[in-house]
Amino acid sequence: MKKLILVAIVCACISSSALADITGLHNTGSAGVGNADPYYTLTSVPGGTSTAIGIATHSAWIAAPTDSLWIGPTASSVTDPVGWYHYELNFNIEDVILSSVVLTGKWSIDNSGEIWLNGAYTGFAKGNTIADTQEYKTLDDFTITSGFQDGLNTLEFRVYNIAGSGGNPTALLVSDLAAEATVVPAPGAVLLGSLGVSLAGWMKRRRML
Ligand SMILES: [Ca+2]
Repeated sequence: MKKLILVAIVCACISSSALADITGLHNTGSAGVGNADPYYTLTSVPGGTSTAIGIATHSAWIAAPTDSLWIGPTASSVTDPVGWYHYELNFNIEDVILSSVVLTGKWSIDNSGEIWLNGAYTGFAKGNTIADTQEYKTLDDFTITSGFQDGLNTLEFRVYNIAGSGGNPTALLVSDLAAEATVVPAPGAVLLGSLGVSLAGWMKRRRML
């Protein structure tokens, strides 16, 4: 009977760390072609202001995976100004062990760019600002394991549009965005864990295990 109680306590502690509470992760283009992206905000463009909208895949770009779509400041058939375009996605982290967070996804860009998290460069980049290395033809994986904070987090994609002739758009594609983490044990689970350890020690002393 006492062994059964111990097993029940251990099970309760294990179940408390099963799922993370990370919300607000979305792929680009969830509102469809021609519609403003409800989650990705264009916070900086070469001139004036702009909105990130879902756009049809340009003939030179890689196809967008299921549940994602290219987004950009204009339709894919026009020429956008040369320069940097910053796209921000806000998401939330609550009650997880920050060092355990693993954020993964895939990205493609026209023409080059970098990924930043909470104002810090993550080390993930595609291409450069000098030559067109056709980064829009490949979908690359990224995995971020540090730089997270409790509460609001900002994932930023800085995309550079290189100078070109007619029909030189800029755009961003993010797909398969997901995260895993270990939940911080609730106070009740910590108490149960302590009780479990104490009980196990007591039972050992009593030579009952
Ligand atoms: Ca371009």
